[in-house]
Amino acid sequence: MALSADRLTPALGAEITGISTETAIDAALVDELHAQLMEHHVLFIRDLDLSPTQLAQLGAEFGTLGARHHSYVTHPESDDVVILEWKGDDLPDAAEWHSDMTYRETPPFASIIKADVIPVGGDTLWASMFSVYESLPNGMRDDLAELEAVHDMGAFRTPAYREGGNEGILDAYAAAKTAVHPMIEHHPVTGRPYLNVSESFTRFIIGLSAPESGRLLTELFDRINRPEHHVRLRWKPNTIAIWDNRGTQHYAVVDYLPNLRRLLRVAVVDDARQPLSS
Ligand SMILES: O=C(O)CCC(=O)C(=O)O
Repeated sequence: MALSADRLTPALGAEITGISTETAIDAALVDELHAQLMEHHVLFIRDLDLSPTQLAQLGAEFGTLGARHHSYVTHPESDDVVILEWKGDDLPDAAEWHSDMTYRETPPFASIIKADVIPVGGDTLWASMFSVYESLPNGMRDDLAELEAVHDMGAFRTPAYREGGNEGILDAYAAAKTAVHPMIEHHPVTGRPYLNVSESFTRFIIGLSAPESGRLLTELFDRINRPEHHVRLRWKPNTIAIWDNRGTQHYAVVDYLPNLRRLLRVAVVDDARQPLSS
């Protein structure tokens, strides 16, 4: 199979060509996609009209599917596919920089989205957290390498509270859980270091006072906002995006309401091609 990758920005992202709806979704295809993903961190494929079942099949070739989300509905054709749909005056929850589900001990390795209904607007941006790390002064990198931070479910508190009050929040916490992660992580396949804090889910740096923790996190979040670290996708129906959740964050722009925007997503928990020793 001959896939081609057109790199989109120095930080990350490539548009992949050489796949069509006739291409078999098998291990050989995903070996190649995985190699491209390790190099570019997020891949975009245009005009690939996968059914929900095929989307789940593509995800399952990357690794174990799962990490079903505590607050999204699944597609009637496949339990592994969640529907991300906003319209009217719903407030989308993805217009914040985040890496998926880092409030779990083991966040998913990758996510795959297929665009279904796309209004004008509703682009998604990805940031390379490798690039953000490399932009930090040396002394700061060394200091952060010693620190860990608490991640929790952030703004998912709002639907939990509206549905069940304080008990609702406690139940949602019990389902979503919280986790402590190093602020600097190393990619398990490439070994490349990246900054592992996000505006959505990183709440507190262990060992610092609340004001110190807040100031340092705010400074780091500001760095993630710099466009030099980004790539931006203009979706069309049947665009597929595949991203490595380790070392990237994403932000879905909310400029399209009240129009409908609908995407289908699978989350891959573990990386079948990652060396078992890592
Ligand atoms: O709506 C999007 O473009 C991205 C959704 C998102 O943030 C996610 O799947 O984690």
